[in-house]
Amino acid sequence: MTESVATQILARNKRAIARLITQIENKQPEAQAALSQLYPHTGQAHLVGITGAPGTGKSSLVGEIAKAYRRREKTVAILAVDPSSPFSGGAVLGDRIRMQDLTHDPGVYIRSMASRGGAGGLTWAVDDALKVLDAAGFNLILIETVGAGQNEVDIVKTAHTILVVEAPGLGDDIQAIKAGILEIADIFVVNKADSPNVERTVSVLQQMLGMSRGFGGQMLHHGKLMAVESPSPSAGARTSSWQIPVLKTVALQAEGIDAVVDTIDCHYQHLKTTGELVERNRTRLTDELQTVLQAELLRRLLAQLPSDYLAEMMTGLVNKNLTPYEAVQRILAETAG
Ligand SMILES: Nc1nc2c(ncn2[C@@H]2O[C@H](COP(=O)(O)OP(=O)(O)OP(=O)(O)O)[C@@H](O)[C@H]2O)c(=O)[nH]1
Ligand SMILES: [Mg+2]
Repeated sequence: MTESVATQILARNKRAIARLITQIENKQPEAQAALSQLYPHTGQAHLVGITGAPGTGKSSLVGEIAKAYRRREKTVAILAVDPSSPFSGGAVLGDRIRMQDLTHDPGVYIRSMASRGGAGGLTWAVDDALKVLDAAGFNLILIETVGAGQNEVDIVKTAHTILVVEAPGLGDDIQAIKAGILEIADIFVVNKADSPNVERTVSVLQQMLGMSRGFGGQMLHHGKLMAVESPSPSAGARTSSWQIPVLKTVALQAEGIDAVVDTIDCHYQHLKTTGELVERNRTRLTDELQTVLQAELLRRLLAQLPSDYLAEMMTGLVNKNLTPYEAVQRILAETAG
């Protein structure tokens, strides 16, 4: 008797995981059956998003963070969402990070997913891939995306803890504001702290955080985690807020990584004690439900239309014979009942 896909994934079989994620990317219907079985086993993983401008050292940092968690006996999955690459299956990430020592570790799984652009298609596939990795029992899932566009910001938003990676000398004043990245950061990491101007980058970030918080932005510095509040759930936890730390690392030398890992853990603890974790999960599920519902309604509606109908509507729009609103009314009338 062959084991079911779900059983193999619950046993953290990497080949079964890889196969199912590929089926998800290709929208193969059998993937949904496996996901239904896996769903009750999800909800245990800490989802950590890592984003930032191209070349800031995200992949290098992800590799070092993964190694640090392995030393702490946690299992780690890495999902690299590449907005430009047509490849998938780990090729992209493998090129960038020298992680040979990690790929053979049964407690680490590494996967790239290519961003295909297009209406919400990617977020959907990433959400499902995360469920597979979560059900497989990885303690942490690190999601790397380039903070380039709205799609990538959406992906990283699904994480519990969001790291925004900066590097000195990349146009310090504007990088963080790009694509709404400042608003989504839980932790800032200034990587390449071996380069000149690192202090300037740190202080620019701190100033921006200070301005956005409006309270002088009391910041945490490298390694000083004691200052992070972790209120007891009973003591008016709702009023507490997370102070966004700015940490420095040299990913190439594995410097500053333990402080990053401590801060990630600290943030997760903060989310749990304040009840924010439950809230973030709820928001995620609400978004996901809406995305899936929209896609499914659209699919059903389009399937009901005569084959040339949409093309005719398009001709009408292009020739200014009808407005998009009128076209929608006609489509709905055509498919009604
Ligand atoms: N000097 C220095 N270079 C670093 C450091 N970390 C990474 N690099 C180098 O920066 C370059 C980019 O590193 P990656 O880890 O690929 O950066 P990334 O942000 O993942 O890049 P993309 O995925 O292309 O956006 C590589 O040449 C790294 O070797 C660091 O701490 N100091
Ligand atoms: Mg990278």
